[in-house]
Amino acid sequence: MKITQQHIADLNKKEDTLFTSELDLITNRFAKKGVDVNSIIDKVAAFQVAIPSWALGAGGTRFGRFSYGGEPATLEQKLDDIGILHALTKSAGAVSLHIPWDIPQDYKAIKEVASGHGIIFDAMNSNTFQDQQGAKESYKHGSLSSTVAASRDYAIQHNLDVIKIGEQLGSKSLTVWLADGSNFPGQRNFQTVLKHAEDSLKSIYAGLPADWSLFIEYKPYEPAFYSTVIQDWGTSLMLANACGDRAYTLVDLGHHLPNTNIEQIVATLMYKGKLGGFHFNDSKYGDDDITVGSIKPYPLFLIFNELVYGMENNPQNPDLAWMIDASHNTKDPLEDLIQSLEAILIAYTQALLVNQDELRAAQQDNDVVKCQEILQDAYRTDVRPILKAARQKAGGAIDPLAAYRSLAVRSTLITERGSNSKATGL
Ligand code: LRH
Ligand code: MN
Ligand code: MN
Repeated sequence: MKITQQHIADLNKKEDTLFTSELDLITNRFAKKGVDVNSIIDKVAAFQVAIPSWALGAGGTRFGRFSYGGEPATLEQKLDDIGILHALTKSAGAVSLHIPWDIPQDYKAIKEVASGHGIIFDAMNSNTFQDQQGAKESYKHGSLSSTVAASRDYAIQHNLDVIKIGEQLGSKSLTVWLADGSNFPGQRNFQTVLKHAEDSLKSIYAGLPADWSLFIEYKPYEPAFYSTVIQDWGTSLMLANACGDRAYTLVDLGHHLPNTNIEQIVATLMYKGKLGGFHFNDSKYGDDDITVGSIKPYPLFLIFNELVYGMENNPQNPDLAWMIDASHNTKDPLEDLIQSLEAILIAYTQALLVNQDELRAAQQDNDVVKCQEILQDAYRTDVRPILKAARQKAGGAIDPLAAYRSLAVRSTLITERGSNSKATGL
């Protein structure tokens, strides 16, 4: 199934033109506040989020996994699915691969499929949390921090192999997330495992090509339930600093204990030039990996407010690697990803509507009420007309979800691939 420009043009013609008058209202209202909506439209149209190769099938829980039907069975088919998302939204122009779930067989063919869809290869993800078939060493007792030296070496080598794969695809970064930790007090010496993790990460960093970055992802618990070696942003930042200039912290929205002030973490890391990547999802309880913006849209906006401030004021921080890290047990994965992309762009757009100068002045005056009013005025604006205009300008569908449904994408995929095909991944 390939979505053509003609499909998009035909569907956009049928879209109601109401959004242009709604857009005019927003443009005029914010012009009075010194905010230029036309430049926001361009920023929104340019914003690209990587789709993880493991999010294209219906994920499972440890209790079961049910195919959604028409799931991509090969990496080529996964890229085709991202091609569908990108054709509709024009904001999914990148893929993030998990190795070994998605080892390319034929590099030339894979690169051709990707470039045919306008997709680039963003951060590579290593996997040292599962033993693969035929593995020579086990990660049962940890990987980069294992008490077993052979397991540490094996995990280091895996990361170096992932870099080699990424180099052939044009990727420029490696994301490392460790499941390493312990389940019971006394099981591990905290300092020993931290030193092992640090030494192993330094070995990986030493093998990083000069134009690559290393992203270190943290998470407080799961699968380890007593202690996790890289549990928080402070540990990640410390390890990144130990590695060097091109090592950064990666924030995954689901990797925080309840009520953590994630926007402040983002601000702190950008101030130090050490925020490298971002995994979007949402959560009610833990690392739930559910649709972005489905539970906590206001905190997402507050996080974007800091991201926008950092992007405008922190030249010491690199451009961020944006990725959706979600899983879908009951929804069509592609519909879910369209919803996540929409939620990300809504929060980004709302943050762009904040007049930062006005906010700075109100903060300086300690006008607490005005500060809150400025943020909430932006947050309470329905910015969907701006998103529609951005997509129309970029050549995407004005309403991607409606387009996806009227083109009957899922039933076509089921016809092409079968109703029981299963994608690799979680
Ligand atoms: C860990 C994580 C990490 C993994 C992905 C599958 O919870 O967020 O990013 O690579 O999930
Ligand atoms: Mn993640
Ligand atoms: Mn996670």
